[in-house]
Amino acid sequence: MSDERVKELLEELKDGVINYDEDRVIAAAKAVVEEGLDATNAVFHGLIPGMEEVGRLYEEQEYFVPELLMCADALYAGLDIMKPHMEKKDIGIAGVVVMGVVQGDVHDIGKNIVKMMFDVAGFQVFDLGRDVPLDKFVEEQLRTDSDLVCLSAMMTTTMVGMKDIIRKIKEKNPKCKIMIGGAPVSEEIAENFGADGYAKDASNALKDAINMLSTLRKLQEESA
Ligand code: B12
Repeated sequence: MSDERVKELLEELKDGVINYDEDRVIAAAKAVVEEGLDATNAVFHGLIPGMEEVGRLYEEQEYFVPELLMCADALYAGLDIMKPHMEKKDIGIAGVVVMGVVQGDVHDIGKNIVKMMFDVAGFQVFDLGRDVPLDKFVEEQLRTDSDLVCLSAMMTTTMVGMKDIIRKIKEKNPKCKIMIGGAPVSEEIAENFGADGYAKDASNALKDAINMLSTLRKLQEESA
């Protein structure tokens, strides 16, 4: 595919999300699949930059909640088409992860992008969805015996719930690693809440998860 065509499709995806034009996103996503453009590239350089621009428009009060919802629908329409075509990578680590957006918070786009990265890397992800009661994370970690729990929050009000979840999980299972993320979260907050890690975006989340799981596997081998 020519560089020009790649650029054109990425722009279509981005503009389609910004203009909440679901049909346009669907047409571009189908073209990505049919013409063989790398679907991961299309998601990360087309759909996500579109949603980032939507965030900016909301902050500038050009967009309001109804527009946000329509933009999110357009983004999800594109993801549904391209996700099955994202190439699986073999990273040689079979990680089990529990993931969700904390209670009171329905912002799930970021969490779903992180989940997608983990799926592609071959992790087994137990996705609890959004607005997840705090104790549900603790129960699911114990039920699945997951290596890692990923918590997402997009509001300063809901972010505080993470501290409670981290404390409860660590009490029951100190070996379980916990990573947190979302717009209001920072390295400092993660440290303060007692999390093992923080990542600012989905690719860093995967990198950090791989590092954490490699360390965990080494410790498990040593103690076996
Ligand atoms: C889209 C959106 C919505 C949509 C959400 C649709 C959906 N299905 O998700 C809707 C319209 C529902 C919505 C509602 C509301 N929203 Co809103 N929303 C946004 C917006 C514009 C974009 C968020 C987004 O999707 N970004 C794109 C994704 C790709 O990025 P991301 O979420 O940041 O995720 C990345 C990283 O953060 C990271 N990450 C995310 N999770 C995790 C987890 C882990 C473990 C790791 C490692 C990394 C990680 O990786 C992701 C991918 O790279 C933001 C503004 C912004 N700039 O963020 C406001 C924003 C989050 N919303 C806000 C508010 C206030 C609200 C409402 C209260 C508005 C209202 N008056 O009703 C409601 C709250 C509803 C609720 N109870 O949750 C505020 C929060 C303010 C605050 N600091 O508390 C923001 C910041 C806007 C603002 N500046 O005021 N919203």
